[in-house]
Amino acid sequence: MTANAAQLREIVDGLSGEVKKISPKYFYDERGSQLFDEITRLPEYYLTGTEIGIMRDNMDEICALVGEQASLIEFGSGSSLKTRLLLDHLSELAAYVPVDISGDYLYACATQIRDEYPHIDVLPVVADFTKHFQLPIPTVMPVRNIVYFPGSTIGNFEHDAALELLRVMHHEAGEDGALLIGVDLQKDPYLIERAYNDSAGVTAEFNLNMLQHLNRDFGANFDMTRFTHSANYDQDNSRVVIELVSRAEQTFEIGNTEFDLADGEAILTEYSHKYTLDGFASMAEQAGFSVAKVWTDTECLFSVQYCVRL
Ligand code: SAH
Ligand code: AVI
Repeated sequence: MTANAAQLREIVDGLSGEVKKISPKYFYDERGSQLFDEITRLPEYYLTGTEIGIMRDNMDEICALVGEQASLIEFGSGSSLKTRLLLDHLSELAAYVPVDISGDYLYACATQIRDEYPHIDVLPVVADFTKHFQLPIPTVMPVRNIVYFPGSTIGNFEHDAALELLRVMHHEAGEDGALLIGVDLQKDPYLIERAYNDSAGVTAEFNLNMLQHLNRDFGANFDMTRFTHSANYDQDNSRVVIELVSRAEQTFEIGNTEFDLADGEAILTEYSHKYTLDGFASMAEQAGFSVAKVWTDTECLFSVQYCVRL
């Protein structure tokens, strides 16, 4: 099966269950990546600003832990915004390996980084990191691998999938390696819901853009005007539930398979889990990591965590 055929199968399977769902990785065509970048600048989206603040406040300590001549392997690099902070402060790096599913966007960002940091070996990898993929070998042999996973993208995976991903990172970190990860924390549900229902409507556009992506790349025939963005915090499961809700009874088609939607029926597009420090530590431990250091902001909205192999 070609990559596209496998993805189409995955999308059709997701829509065929009792709850219709599409993986959040399909948010990220080029437009989706641009919209996510806009989200990170929204006043309501506390995650990015808070994580950057934590990184800035603790940069010396973070750099000391990363050490010299490491290979920095970033999962879901997007615009590499926070990575630039690391690249600015790490004195020597063997390589920077950004991994992302959004190919055109990744290559454009990697080119920019190469221009800004000509001394760094930038080796972009277009891949779905939930499937097997190959990492490139840097020109200079790295002393160790640091897997970098900022933004709390881990929260977009359900427990078992998150655990599996952490295990992949454990493997990629290798014996002397470590994981530097951004983890969003549980807090006032009002603040969380606001972050996913911004007043400018960018998150709504980001959510709806998934349908356009599927129309263009997978031959679907969604009518975007017949869906509404919805994001609610499910306190029992400590996660935001992001959906596209049908505004009418309708039928759509993808991959020659027809699906019916009732008026008000939802397609689940994303979960965004929020953690306690203990909850994340125990999940990390199950994946073979020990949390060696946690940095948070003064309000404990977000955390950056340095995890070593057990
Ligand atoms: N790290 C950035 C971007 C986070 S957005 C930040 O902290 O701001 C999530 C990123 O992960 C996007 O760039 C998206 O394209 C990428 N992504 C999501 N699912 C992916 C998958 N399965 N494989 C590879 N990349 C993925
Ligand atoms: C990438 N990820 C961590 C974002 C989040 O906050 O869960 C994706 C997002 N979805 C809507 N807004 C942002």
